[in-house]
Formats: sequence, structure tokens, C-alpha cells
Amino acid sequence: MKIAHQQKLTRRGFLADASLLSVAATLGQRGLLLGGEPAIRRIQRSETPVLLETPLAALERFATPTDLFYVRNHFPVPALQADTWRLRVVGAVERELTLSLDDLRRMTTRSVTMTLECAGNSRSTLNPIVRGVQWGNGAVSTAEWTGVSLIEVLNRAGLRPNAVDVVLEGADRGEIMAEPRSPGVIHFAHSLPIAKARQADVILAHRLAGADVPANHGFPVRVIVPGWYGMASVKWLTRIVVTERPYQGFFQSLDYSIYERSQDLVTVTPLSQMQVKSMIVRPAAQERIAPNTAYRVFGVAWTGESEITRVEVSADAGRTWTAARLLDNARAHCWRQWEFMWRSPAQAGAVTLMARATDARGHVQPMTRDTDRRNYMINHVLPIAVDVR
Ligand SMILES: Nc1nc2c(c(=O)[nH]1)N[C@H]1C(S)=C(S)[C@@H](COP(=O)(O)O)O[C@H]1N2
Ligand SMILES: [Mo]
Repeated sequence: MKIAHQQKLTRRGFLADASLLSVAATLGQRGLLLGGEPAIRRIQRSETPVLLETPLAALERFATPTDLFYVRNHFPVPALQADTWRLRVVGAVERELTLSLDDLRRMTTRSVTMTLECAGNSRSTLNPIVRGVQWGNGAVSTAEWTGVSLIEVLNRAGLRPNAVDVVLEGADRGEIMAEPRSPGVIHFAHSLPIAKARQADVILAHRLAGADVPANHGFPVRVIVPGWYGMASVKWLTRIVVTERPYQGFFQSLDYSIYERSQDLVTVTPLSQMQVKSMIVRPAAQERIAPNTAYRVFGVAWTGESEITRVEVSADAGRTWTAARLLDNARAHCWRQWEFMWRSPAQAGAVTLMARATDARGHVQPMTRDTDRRNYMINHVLPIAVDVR
């Protein structure tokens, strides 16, 4: 990345001499604007399906700009048109419905700002390596979405008393060839239990940050499920199926599931709520910091259906912890920014920084990885080694 930035900047002629090269590379990583243009862009992890990771520097901003918001697609982007798009609501309802985009736009709108994290975020930090997209720490973003409460649409159709799950189906389809393989061609789909589907902040969004939802993020309509991992926020929504029995679709049983143990029994459980997590945004791993210098450690922390109440930082690989300062007020469903004024040691050497978050339910970020979580839900404390020199 560093090399790409240097080449780009040099080509644009911003640099007069070589001594500025490292400064420019650092500015690029920090996301500062040069010549009015963002010096950072998303990291492409795959072209088909599209996988784009938010660069670390973009996480310094509360709201992630749309062109830096991470993208996680399983299949090619379906070609949907605003005028021909329809949403069908079927299953355990009093009257099946078909809604157009205009129908939806005419309904009462609701805006929700939320932090969306992919359940595989930070996977590349695991040792040993586990299957799945090898994300760094940038499969997480925050933005404002606007649309209609899911429950308003469900109420129009009338939920039958025996309704159990609300299956949200995307127009995108294909065959998953990697293990676990899909049974031929399937649609992307995910369900919510009725209780979650009733929460007014679960919306069918047609706007992202004041513009139409872009193709990669689910045009024209995607679901937004605050507090849950990304896989529940179904994009390119075209069908809602209300079921009378628990739905056990591919993307919440064979995939996007973990093991849970109780009474000596192991259960395969679909992922749902995001787990409490903090991330150090500055300094970056291996960043060089001068000895005996004041340094502002900065990061973000978020959790599922709760709020962050504490972030602590350790500058001695986890032996001692000091409270960081939480910035601004807690905002429902959103990450919380924090800072920690650190004085680097007088002596040169490697230093390991760590951040650990706690939420209002008393859930604390674990120090170690639990392998029952298979290849998902990676929220243990992530050390950042810096080079004091
Ligand atoms: N229809 C559909 N919805 C989907 C997906 C998908 O591939 N198809 N990916 C899911 C996953 S795993 C994540 S993490 C989020 C990513 O949303 P984004 O690409 O807008 O960041 O979308 C979810 N919704
Ligand atoms: Mo995801």
C-alpha cells in the first residue's frame, strides 16, 4: 500500500524531493487530503464477487464516506431497475403484498445511523489461518441509512399469529463452490426472529448518506439490522417470506454459524449480534514513534444491542490497563470514538499497545480467541506493535 501511495503521489507531482516521500506516505495512510482529493481508497480483496475493505485511515472519521464503505458480496451484483423493482411479501401473512419503489418512498421514512461489521472482520489476524475472506480490520463502516421500518411493511401484510421468522431474500444468486458448498444455485437470504423484525430501527433502506443506495450496497433497497453482524442486512431485497417454522437457510447454518455449548451439548447457532470490540486506529502496526514523546492513541469501539461504557488501553502487552477517554456521547447502534494520551518510553524498542472495550451489559472483550467461533465473530483484543525509535 505504501508503495502504491508513493507512486501515485509522485506521478501527480506533489513531491519536490525524496525527503518528503515518507511524509506523504504517512499522510496518505492517515487519510489527509492532498490537493483536495482523498489520498486513500478501498483495498480490493476480490473482483468477482466484489470485496472491498475500508482502509484503516478512513476509520478516523465517525461516518464512513460512501466511496470508502466496505463491500461484501457473495454473488455478482444483480441488475435491478428502480421502475421495475418490486418487493413481494409472502408466507404467514393475512394478505400477500407487492410494493414498488414509489410505494415504499411514499411511506413514513426513518433514518438510522449504524455501525456495520462483517462477521469475518479481522480474520487475517487469526493464527492458524481459518477459511473465508482474509479481511484485515476494515470490514466495518458507519453510515446513515434512510428507509421504511420493516415492521410497517409487515403490518400492511398483517402478520399471522403463528409467524416465527421473517426471511429476507436478495435478488442476487449463484453457486458457492468453496466448502461448505451450496446445493446448486441459491439466493442470498437471511432471517430475523419476529421480535427483532418488530424493532422500528430495522429498516428497508433506499438511501445511504443522502443519496440512492449504490449498486454495490444493495440498490434500490437493502435491509439494515442495527446491532447485528453484516450478513443480516440483506442487500437487493426483493422478497420477504414470513415462515411458521424456524428458518435454517444456508447462510445461517452451514455458513455464518458458530458452536455454542451448554449442559455438555454442542449446538450450531446462527450469528446474530455483534460482539463488543475495540480497535486501535492510530498508531498503525509497526508505526515508528519517537522516544519520550506525547502520542494520541485513537480508536473506535462498538458492540451489539448495547452501548460502549469503557475502553482501556495497555502499553505493556496487557499487564496494566488505563482508562481511555470516550469522545462524544454514546449513539445507539454506532461505534464510539476514543483517545488515550500516551507518552512513549524513553528507551527505544518494540512496544505492544492493546485496547479493551466493555459494554453496558458488562461484556468485556476477551483476551484470547475462542475456537468455537469457527471463522467468525473475531473480537478478542488485537495487539498493535509499534517501533519506538
Ligand atoms: N443480498 C445480499 N445481501 C448481503 C450480502 C450479499 O452477498 N448479498 N452480504 C452480506 C454481508 S456478509 C455483509 S458483511 C453485508 C455487507 O454490506 P456492504 O457491502 O454494504 O458493506 O451485506 C450483507 N448482505
Ligand atoms: Mo459479512
